[in-house]
Amino acid sequence: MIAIVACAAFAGGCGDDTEPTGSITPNPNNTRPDAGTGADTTPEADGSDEDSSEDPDITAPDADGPDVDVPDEGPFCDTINLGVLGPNESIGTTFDFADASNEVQLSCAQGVVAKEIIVRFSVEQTSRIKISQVSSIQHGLNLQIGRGACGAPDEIACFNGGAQNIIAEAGVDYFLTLESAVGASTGQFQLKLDSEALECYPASSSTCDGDEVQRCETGFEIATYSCSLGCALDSCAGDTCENAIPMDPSGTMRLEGTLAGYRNNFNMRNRTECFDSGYALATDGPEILVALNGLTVGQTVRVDASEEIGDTNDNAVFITKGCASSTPECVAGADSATEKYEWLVTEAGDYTLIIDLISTSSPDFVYDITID
Ligand SMILES: [Ca+2]
Ligand SMILES: [Ca+2]
Ligand SMILES: [Ca+2]
Ligand SMILES: [Ca+2]
Repeated sequence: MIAIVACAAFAGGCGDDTEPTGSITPNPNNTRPDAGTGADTTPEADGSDEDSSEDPDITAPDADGPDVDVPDEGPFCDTINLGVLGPNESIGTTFDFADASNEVQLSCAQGVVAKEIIVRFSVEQTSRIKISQVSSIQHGLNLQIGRGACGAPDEIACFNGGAQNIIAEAGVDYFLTLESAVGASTGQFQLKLDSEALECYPASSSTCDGDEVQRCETGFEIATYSCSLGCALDSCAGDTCENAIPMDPSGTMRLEGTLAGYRNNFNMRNRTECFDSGYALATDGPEILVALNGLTVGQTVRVDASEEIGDTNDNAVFITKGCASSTPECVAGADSATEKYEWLVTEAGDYTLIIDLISTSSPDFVYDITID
């Protein structure tokens, strides 16, 4: 209810701006997915893909909860240790199922009763590990991968054959459990591990280097972007809630520069309550956040993101309560054809101004913000 009332104000109806507010054209065909989620962790079950280099890397799930002490015993503790792989190192070892026993049931091979070979390894540097098997066994091997304490490793993937890539973090033990796909495991196979050290990890992590931000891209390579408004707290100023650009509760501020260092952390797609038009458009361009603290009733916040001041991109502008989540409560929001926005404060408090992007034709931005 609050959003609807305030959004009406944002449409320009209560301001002194005589410029007409353009109509908003909804795009019903917009099916773009959310950006920036990186490689997914769904393993390819089909082992026929010989060139696995384009498969998504398997990364560890987020750790949840404190570590629980587990005794160092069980089939994963009493196993073959391949040692520590250096960066860009390859090792190949031959194993024989004649030496194996059946103590583990693979999660991706329920019902298969088969002896397994378990090996463990770790890495000197966080690396992409290509796991391949050269088997003399006609029917191939299943592979389950775990990490953590040998007494109770966390399963991160299970595959029915084929070469696989995983990301192995330095300082963590990894366990590979291999067994025949059809039981009655006999014969020898060769297991080969190739490590490729990553430039950075995890993807999307970043750090400041002066007024530049160095970001770990989805390919685990470092990209450097200049931050037009400075860099702080590991990101360009205004890129995250934590380093939203503070603005005096009265006055004028111009924000100007290049969008390259900014990320798309907010997408108002499907957030009809965030648009005065009621038509929610995807805002999957990068946004700049401004902290509007200590606003009082009767003040007006104006945002100019128009071509008149040199901004050629199509913006949408939102006022939210709070910021920490990716779906903060909107109190106002619009995609105005004039690229000029205003909002009358009807409840004193701290707000976040999100200057977002519907579409981007220029790498640069110019925004003027006025509060009076
Ligand atoms: Ca088994
Ligand atoms: Ca966005
Ligand atoms: Ca604009
Ligand atoms: Ca617009």
